Amino acid sequence: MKKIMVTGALGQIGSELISKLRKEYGAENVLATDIRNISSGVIESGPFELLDVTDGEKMHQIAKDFGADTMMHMAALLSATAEAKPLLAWNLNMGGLVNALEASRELNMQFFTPSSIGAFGPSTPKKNTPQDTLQRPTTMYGVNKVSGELLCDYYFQKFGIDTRGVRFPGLISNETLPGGGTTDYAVDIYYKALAEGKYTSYIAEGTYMDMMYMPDALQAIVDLMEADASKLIHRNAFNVTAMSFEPEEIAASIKKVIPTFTMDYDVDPIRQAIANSWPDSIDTTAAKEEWGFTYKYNLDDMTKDMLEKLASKN
Ligand code: AKB
Repeated sequence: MKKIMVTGALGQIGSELISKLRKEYGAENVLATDIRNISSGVIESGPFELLDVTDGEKMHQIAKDFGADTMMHMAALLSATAEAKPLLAWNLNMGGLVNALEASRELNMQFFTPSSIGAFGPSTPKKNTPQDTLQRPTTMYGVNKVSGELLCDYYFQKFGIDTRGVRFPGLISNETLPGGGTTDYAVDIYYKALAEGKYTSYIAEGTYMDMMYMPDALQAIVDLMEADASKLIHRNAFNVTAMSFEPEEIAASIKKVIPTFTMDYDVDPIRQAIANSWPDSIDTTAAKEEWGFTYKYNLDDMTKDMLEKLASKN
């Protein structure tokens, strides 16, 4: 049975990842760590340690004491926050990553960390963006993500560490709210649709971005980590996505369930500029061929499930 340590366990992906991993591998085999210890299902349902990922020694010690054989490094600042605080983003995103890779090298752990569609930039082909292509991002987040992809490849090639990763699109979930991302509008819209019947989008009409429902994203992590290593040609940062839409399309999907829903626009120039530099849609052939990537939810399935789940919580 795996012994998995997760950083950033109270974040948007981390908190749902912990409950999935605890179901799959047993609660006692999944150690959650985070810089905060706010009361939540994550802390109450299994082992938890406070950890600032920029403290490499403590990270190593916690992993060693737990007997971890797998590291899932999720702690990071998202794109809009990273743009507002670039130096903090560099220190946290790159410092945390190199510490997690070092702990994995020293303790011979299998390693996962997510990259993002943010690793692409304005010179990247915008439609059906290939797995291997130009990556010259213009955001601090993107610079961190490309550097991270390269660093993970380096740890595999140089030290033989079993590093694996995906490029996630915007992730939509009904459990933990994202914070500081560019794609967050596609989560906020569901909350506002239920609470107020209307939404003001900070992303402009006609702006396409890739998205995925959280259950599919979590399954992708488990499937990639369980995949036969001999079949992996790419390892770090497989393109994965389930849908690509613009604000009008998600609004139309919500209208099918809440016919009175309305949307208008108040575009945020900073997040819009980030969105404009990202692909419209990415190609997932490598992930499908090398480890059988698949997904269940399209836009309408996700909308139905999101609205049902959110409504049942109120
Ligand atoms: C963000 O918007 O920053 C993230 C991402 C696509 O990496 N959701």
